[in-house]
Amino acid sequence: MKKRNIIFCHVDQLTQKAISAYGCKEARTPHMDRLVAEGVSFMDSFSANPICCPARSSWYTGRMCSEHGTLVNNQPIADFPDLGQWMSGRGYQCFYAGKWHIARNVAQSFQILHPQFALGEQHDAAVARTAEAFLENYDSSEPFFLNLGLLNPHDCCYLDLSENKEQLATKFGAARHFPEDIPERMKSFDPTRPMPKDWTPGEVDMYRYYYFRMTEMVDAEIGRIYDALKSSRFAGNTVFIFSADHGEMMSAHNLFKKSRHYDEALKVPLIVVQPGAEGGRTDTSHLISGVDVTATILDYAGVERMPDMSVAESFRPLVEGGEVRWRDYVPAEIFQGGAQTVLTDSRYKYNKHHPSGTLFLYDRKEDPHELNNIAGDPAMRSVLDQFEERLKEYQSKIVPSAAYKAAMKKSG
Ligand SMILES: [Ca+2]
Repeated sequence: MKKRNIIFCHVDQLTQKAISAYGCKEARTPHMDRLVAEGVSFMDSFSANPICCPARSSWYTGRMCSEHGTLVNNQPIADFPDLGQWMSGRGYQCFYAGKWHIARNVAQSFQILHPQFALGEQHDAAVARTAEAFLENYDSSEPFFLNLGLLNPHDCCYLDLSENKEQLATKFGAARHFPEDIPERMKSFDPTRPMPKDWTPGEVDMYRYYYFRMTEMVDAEIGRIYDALKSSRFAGNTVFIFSADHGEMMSAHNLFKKSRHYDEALKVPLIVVQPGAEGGRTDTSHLISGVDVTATILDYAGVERMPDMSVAESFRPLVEGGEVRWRDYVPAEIFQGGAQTVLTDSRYKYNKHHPSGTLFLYDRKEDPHELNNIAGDPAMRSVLDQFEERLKEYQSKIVPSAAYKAAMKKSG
């Protein structure tokens, strides 16, 4: 069989809860909904670390952040191969357009079709049109691995209404003219409690209003890319993988942006459209990590794994409807306010902070909005003991980077 082409299309800061096919009432996302209808959605899909550089470095190296060494944004990455370098030497033409945000020159890893620049509203349309042109014109006999980094809805990060009051009177103030479109408040948002930067509840509403509009903007570009694939000669032999580096708090727990262990920031969309595989399926039973994307891309490419991918597993068999033995907990890491290791199983989410030892435990079934930390409940003792064992197992499995060892030493 001819080797498959692979497209990895990613967006920035998109929470699962902003996709209409998954129940979001505030955003209309017909193009992502089409991916949901034609592909397999993994609903228990977790960012390796819910912030840009670390999560993206995990996608492209297949290693956890403690292993590749980019613990926070813009921290150097250890000298491991990435997917572009690895697959370029193994029969694939590897291309990149758009946002990269890994502390390595992307031109050393991929053939560049379009650079990253500016904001999503200027950039994403250019990336989508680049993808259209590529799919129209690619004529090599070798298979391609095409990476498309869209920016939105990330640019809600620049919507800081408190520091930039004139925004209220100009572009973003437009939200006030559409009161019927102001989103309902989230269950874990308490307007009587203070907000970061003293935002008013009305400013919170506007932030969320614009977050959903930015989601719709990027949805249109996803549609342009996917339409271009479906109408191209590569449609029957190209796997399309869609995800986001991390989510967005959207005012849940009175928080914004990312780097949090809550589902809004930690869980990401992950949809795979594989020609010949049954679409329209939603997988709610397998725990997936961002590093699994790496293993899956290599599996589809028929290319050997990179060294020391200690956690990553290919979810291709799950897309194809097979029965496979799968992990019973999934790790994620956060390096903000100490080193946090977040372990999630089908029932509970656990987070232990280092060096403070502060514990969080949520019952995912009984408390889906993560309102009650039950780590102090004596009835949870055996659950905590099991997670403590898993934490030891995880820490013995990873290959720690110098940066991680230094961070643990410093904080320990
Ligand atoms: Ca990001």
